[in-house]
Amino acid sequence: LPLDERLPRYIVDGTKAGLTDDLKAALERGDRPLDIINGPLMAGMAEVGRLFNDNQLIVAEVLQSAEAMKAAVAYLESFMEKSESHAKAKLLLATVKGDVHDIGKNLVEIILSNNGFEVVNLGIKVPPEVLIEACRREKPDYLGLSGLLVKSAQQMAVSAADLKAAGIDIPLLVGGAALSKKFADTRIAAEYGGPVLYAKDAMNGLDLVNQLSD
Ligand code: B1M
Repeated sequence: LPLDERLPRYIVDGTKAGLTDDLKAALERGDRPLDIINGPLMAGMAEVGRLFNDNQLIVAEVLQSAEAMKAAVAYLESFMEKSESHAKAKLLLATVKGDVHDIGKNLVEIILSNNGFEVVNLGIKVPPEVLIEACRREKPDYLGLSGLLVKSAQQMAVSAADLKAAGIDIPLLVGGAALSKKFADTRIAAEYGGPVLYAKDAMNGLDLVNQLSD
């Protein structure tokens, strides 16, 4: 198979054998790290999602795909451009309660920290009370919530209400596959005491916080 077809196959097959050699080859021909992630690797993940939905993959196989994706992102991260500037602002980041998906969240962490933001990553399945406690402790400028399940979008609205009740109104950045701008602008914003920003992907998230920090 040609390189462009091999790259998504690593993700679909959930295999790491040969992955870094092929990522290296893609970098050497001039592909940019983030374009490799957003292009062939995300295409592979979309196919994994389709096959899983179609009952052609089981959870254990999807987990292997996630491992391959994480290995690819970890390798590519070292080739990403990093800004030398000191911390522009601090962002607290978490996947919401009930949700274990963290590849997108971790991509947000990489992209923001490479671009001069200090990121505190609270991990997955983070309940509102932990968000509130961490906001009080870390005093971040922004709070970022990720979630991929339909129920995670609902959970974001619940978390937003709890944050508001705790008096937290820093800009809230939200993203994830099951979320829409409309849901963020209406349902989540209705529950929150501060601005709610919907990011369609990690780069868009960076643009949004950059605009606020300038
Ligand atoms: Co799950 N899963 N999964 N899964 N999984 C999805 C999300 C699903 C759409 C697959 C499908 O059915 N087609 C489906 C959700 C259905 C729904 O509710 N709509 C699903 C399901 C059902 C489940 C389980 C319930 C399966 C089960 O157990 N029966 C279970 C849920 C467990 C739980 O959370 N409680 C489950 C489990 C898993 C694994 C553990 C096996 C694994 C996750 C491993 C891990 O993350 N460590 C997994 C995976 C890998 C997927 C798919 C295939 C890929 C997700 C991914 O990593 N994409 C996914 C299908 C799909 O999305 N195609 C699927 C790559 C990643 C870079 O993209 O996270 O979307 P993403 O991030 C994007 C944007 O969304 C955005 O930026 C990123 C791009 O730059 N973004 C943000 C995300 N967060 C952001 C935050 C921001 C800004 C932008 O600011 C704060």
